[in-house]
Amino acid sequence: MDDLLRSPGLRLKRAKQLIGQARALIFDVDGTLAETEEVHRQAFNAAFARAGLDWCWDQSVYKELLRITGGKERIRAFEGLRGEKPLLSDNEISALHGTKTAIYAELIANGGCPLRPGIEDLLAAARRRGQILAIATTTSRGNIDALLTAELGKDWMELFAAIVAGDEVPRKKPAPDVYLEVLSRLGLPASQCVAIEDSSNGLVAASLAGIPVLISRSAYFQDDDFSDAFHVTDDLTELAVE
Ligand code: XBP
Ligand code: MG
Repeated sequence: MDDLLRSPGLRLKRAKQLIGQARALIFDVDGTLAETEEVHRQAFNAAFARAGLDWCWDQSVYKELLRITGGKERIRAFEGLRGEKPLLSDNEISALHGTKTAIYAELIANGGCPLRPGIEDLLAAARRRGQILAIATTTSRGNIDALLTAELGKDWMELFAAIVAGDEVPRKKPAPDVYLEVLSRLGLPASQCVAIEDSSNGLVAASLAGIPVLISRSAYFQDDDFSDAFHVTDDLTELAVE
């Protein structure tokens, strides 16, 4: 039986059934809806420069720092990596992160960051099936709005029955808080939902909330451990279900 379940064809079929039969699809944002982390990285570096800091995160440093969820927490972690005593107070980090968030919104508004292949079709097909859509993310509400206004239009919020951002719950991913809050607002059991994620932190968060997880691997998390996922893909278009 196990061999059968390991067959790629059957796993894909079961993943399509999961998507088609779920009461609600709960989407992560960064890396899942769009490959936004490069824009975040550019915004962090521009904010450091504007603050007169000689910090500049290249892709390999950022890949390490992405193990820490939350921009403010990531800045603090970077200070720790440098092995020096903390340079910035919590208030200074919040102010620096606020600058970064404003720059991120500008970059997204000007250059945009396209939704990943298959996302718009997944959203449209779910709507046609009468399924509920929700968002569970570590990033801030302003960042969600910047991205989805640019990619889905000013009325994007009408598509989602629940939107929970990182700073709205006590603990960020891999803690399950954002997913538990979404389930609470939807009034649905975890087993009737599916989470679409891109990282191991997101997989752990949704799994701890009891939600089956489909992974759409993103650029920065290609080598994360996704063994507990219901299904792993690099291209969500294979999960299009009519
Ligand atoms: C990914 C994150 C966020 C972003 C940066 O969130 O961990 O911290 O990297 O956004 P998601 P902020 O759960 O959507 O994958 O600077 O606003 O934290
Ligand atoms: Mg993500």
